[in-house]
This record gives sequence, structure tokens and C-alpha cells, in this order.
Amino acid sequence: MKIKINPFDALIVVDMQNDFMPDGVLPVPDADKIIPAVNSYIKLFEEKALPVFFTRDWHPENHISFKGYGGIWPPHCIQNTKGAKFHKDLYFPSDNKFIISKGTSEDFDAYSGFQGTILNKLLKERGIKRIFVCGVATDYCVKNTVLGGLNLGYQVFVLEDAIKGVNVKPDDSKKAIDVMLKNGAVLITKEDIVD
Ligand code: VGL
Ligand code: ZN
Repeated sequence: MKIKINPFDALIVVDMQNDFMPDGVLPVPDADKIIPAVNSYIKLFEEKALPVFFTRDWHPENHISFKGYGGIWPPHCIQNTKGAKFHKDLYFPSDNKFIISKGTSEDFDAYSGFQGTILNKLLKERGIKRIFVCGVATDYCVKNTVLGGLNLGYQVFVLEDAIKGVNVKPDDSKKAIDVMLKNGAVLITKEDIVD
């Protein structure tokens, strides 16, 4: 496939935070291995002066998704903790970048970067038509952000070489990719992008 980046494209980097790294409290296996690929997409969008949106899980310490508060996950990405910080090697453009916090109030969870955030508004204001999605976890926040984007009418490209899944069950990521494709997402790698 040949994809040319155009002025109405944006990059969405999902939840590249310490707690989701292999040594974090909710580890996504090999999440750190995709950092070079994620950074290369970020630099590509920066070179073209296109916006990059970094989503982050940003939970209060009594969040509904946590074990003990009705949820299934260990406490993770608690606001203002080291675990909630982005990985130190993640590249940040000097401008045209946005941080989107989600799951910020105790009684709502958000696997999608569109849920309870201004992401759609920011994309709309900039005339963005296509979004390119990378990050973690393939089977949770990447999947739901992709489906959210499709539902809102964006064309969505999933960056296969820059996503990793949790795989609570071994084939969860594979199933997640099938669902994204069935709903109209397109799976690409860096090789598909032409200048
Ligand atoms: C996520 C589980 C719980 C994710 C967030 O970012 O995929 N997964 N909270
Ligand atoms: Zn979470």
C-alpha cells in the first residue's frame, strides 16, 4: 500500500506511560520495544508540521477500574505519580503537540482517547480527516481509540509496527486487530508511507 501523508492527517500516540512498560504495574510485554518506531512516526509528523496527540491514562487513586473499587486492574497511572509519566525516551515535538488525559474522574473509565476528552474537538478545529494510531495497549486503549475515531467519521490507520498488546488471553491482540479491520481501519507499517 502507498500512503502519502497530507495536511489533514494527525498522529495519535496512545498511553506510552511508565506503568504500561514491562517494568510497570500493568505491564504490556515489549511495550518499550516499540519506542523507536513510535518516535520515528512522531518525527515524521513533526517534519510535516502536523499535530501529534499523546493520550494518557490519568486516574485518581480510587478509580473505578482498580481492583478494590469495582474494576479488574491493579492501580495504575495515578495522577502525578512516576507510573503515570510518559516513558523517558518518548520524543516530544517542540510544538503542535497535545496531551489528552482520560479516565480522570473516579467513577468513569475511558479506554478510548475520545471518551470524555476534547480530542475530537481539537481534530475537528484543525480539519483533520485521517488519524494514524500507535501505542499501547492494542487490545484496550488502541482498539477503543481506533473504533472511537471510526465512529466519528475519521479514516483510521493502525500503525502495526508501533503497537503492543496486554494479551490477558493470548490472542486478544489478534482479535482486537480483526475487530478494528472489520470496522474499517487500515493496518499499515512505516514502509507503506511514501514521500
Ligand atoms: C489501558 C488497561 C487499563 C490501556 C488502560 O491503556 O490500554 N489498559 N487502563
Ligand atoms: Zn486505566
